[in-house]
Order: sequence, then C-alpha cells, then structure tokens
Amino acid sequence: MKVKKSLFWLGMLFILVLAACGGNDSSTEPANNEAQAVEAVESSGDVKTLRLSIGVNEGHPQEIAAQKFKELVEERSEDFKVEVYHSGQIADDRTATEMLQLGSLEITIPSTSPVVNFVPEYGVFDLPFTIPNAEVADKVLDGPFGDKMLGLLESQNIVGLAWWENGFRQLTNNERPVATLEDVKGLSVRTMENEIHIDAWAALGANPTPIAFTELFAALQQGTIDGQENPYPNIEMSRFYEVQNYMSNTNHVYTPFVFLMSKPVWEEMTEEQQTLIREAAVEAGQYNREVNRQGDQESLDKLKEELEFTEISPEEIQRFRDAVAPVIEKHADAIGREIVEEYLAEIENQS
Ligand code: TK8
Repeated sequence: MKVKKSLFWLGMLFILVLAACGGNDSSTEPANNEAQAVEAVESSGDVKTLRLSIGVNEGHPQEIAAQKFKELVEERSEDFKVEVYHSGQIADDRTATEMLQLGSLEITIPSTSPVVNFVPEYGVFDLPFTIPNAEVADKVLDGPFGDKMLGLLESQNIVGLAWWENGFRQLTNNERPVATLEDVKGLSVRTMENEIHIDAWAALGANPTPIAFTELFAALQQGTIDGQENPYPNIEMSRFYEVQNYMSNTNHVYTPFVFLMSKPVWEEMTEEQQTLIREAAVEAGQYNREVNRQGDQESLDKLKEELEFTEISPEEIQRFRDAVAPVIEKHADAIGREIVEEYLAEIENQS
C-alpha cells in the first residue's frame, strides 16, 4: 500500500514535470497542436470539434471504426464535429495521451502499453501469454475488471470510455525464420515504450529497443533494427512487409486499444452529451472488434504472399512462455500485486 502510494506520487510528479516541460523534448509540435485545438473549439460557435488521433494508417480496422464513431456521433447530435487524424499525424500514442491531460487534444485511442507510463496498473495487459483468446479478452475488458481499469485514468485527467482492439501480436524480422526460441537470440527487436515488453524480449534472448510507432518503418528500412512485433492488420497496413522478410505466429500478448478523452473537455459537456459520446465509443468499439477479427485472418493471408511465414508449434510456444514467466514476477510490484492477481484470476474465471 505504502509502495503503491509513493509510486502514485512519483507518477504524479513525473506528469507535472512533463506538463511543465510541454511534454515533449524533441519538437514544438504539441504547442502548435494545442493552439490549433483551442482555435478549432473556439472558432466553430456552438459546434464542438472533437479531434481524434490514432497511430495506425488509413484502412486499418481501428481507422475504419474511428470513422464509424464519427458517423454515430454526427448523426445523433448537432453539437459535435469529429475529425479523425490517422497515421500519427497529430502525435504518437504517448504524446497524444499527454495532450489529453493538458486539454490540447480531445480524443486518442492508444494501445494500452504506452498508457503504463501514466497508470502503472495498465501493465497487466502487457504480461505475456496471459489472455488466451479474443473471447476471454472481451469478457475481462467488458466486465467489472475492465470498468475498474477505465476508472483509474481519472486521476490522470483522462476519461476512459471503451475498450477497442489492437489484438494478438506477432514477430517479424529481417534476419531469419523464427521457429524456435533459439532463433530469437540476438535479434534486435523494436518494442513499444514499455518496460514489460522490453524485459520480455530480453528474456527471450533478443536485444529490445523501444521506439515510437511513428518512427518504426524508417528504423526497419534503415536496418537500425532487425524486427518488430504487431498484430497482422498493423503489419499489413503499415506495409512492414516491404522492409521485413520473415514472420512467425508468436501470439505472445494481446494488446487492447483504450478509448480516451481529455477530462477537461469531458467536463465541459452536459450529461446528455457525455452519454452520447460514451455510447458511440462503445458501439464503434464493438464494430472495431468485428472488423479487426475478420481483418486479422485476411491480413495473415495477404502477408503470407509477401513474406516467409513460419508456424511455431504449441510445444515451442510453451518454451517461449516458460522463458518469459519470470518477467511477470519481476514487474508484479511495480504494476501492483493485487491488480495482477485480480487480472489473472479474472482470466482464469472467464476461460
Ligand atoms: C498505434 C500503436 C501501434 C502499436 C505499436 O498508434 O506501437 O506497436 O501496436 O499500433 O498503438
């Protein structure tokens, strides 16, 4: 409890420092975006513009569902105009989430993994080989556990409205086909900006390097790194097959997307408007899951034509699982032991 509390305050301090520094070290973009956002809201009279930022490309199941969200909101209310910005045009997941805290962006739908930098408990979703299939993911996320996780965002000036889906992650690389644990040894693999992913890939014998998704294609193209891991639709839509030769069905972790809204923006809305936005986020999220699950198989089929696909046997996957098991123990305290146990018990109950 004590540890958790001090972690919380440390986190708050970190956020405050980030906020004070403008939340970005490399460019002036967020400041510009902030100015644009304020202008967008003020200049449109009674109609409020909600800018929605995502990292994936046009045509990705998440982008298709974001358009669905726009459609639902705009047909149900005259109060809002939704603008979808894909491909990280506004910012990468982590920066976009910081912008929500400052009220300089209205909506983003990041993978949960960068959200760990704001709410450590989100690390449960990064624990490898825990969610066995999409049905269990739905039950865990749509039940009381998922609601509780959404609630934890409030302290960060963010409102969590719904669970969408990025999906099961798979390994691609440029060096060799990966059929066994030994094949992973020495591969430099890009991970998300998340300590658990970094440790999991190190435990598998790889050299993990955290890089923002927006920088990933160039890093693969320039050969700075050998490989990366993402769900099939993302590998296809981001055209990673153009700069990667091998792919294996590692299925090592399920990543949800979480629909986030800026709390300062949320608080300016009437209750009726909040209900409308929440319902549209949930409905578009259901649609996102449908499109994504169909897209997962379609993308796999297409990718098999573009790169060499290696099926890893269930016995071999068990060896991967054993290799990363200590990572769960290592991170349990940082995530919060109680929440880890609750998460694992919930998966067990729903399986
Ligand atoms: C898109 C990200 C991305 C994620 C990653 O913004 O960084 O690898 O899988 O899809 O959320």
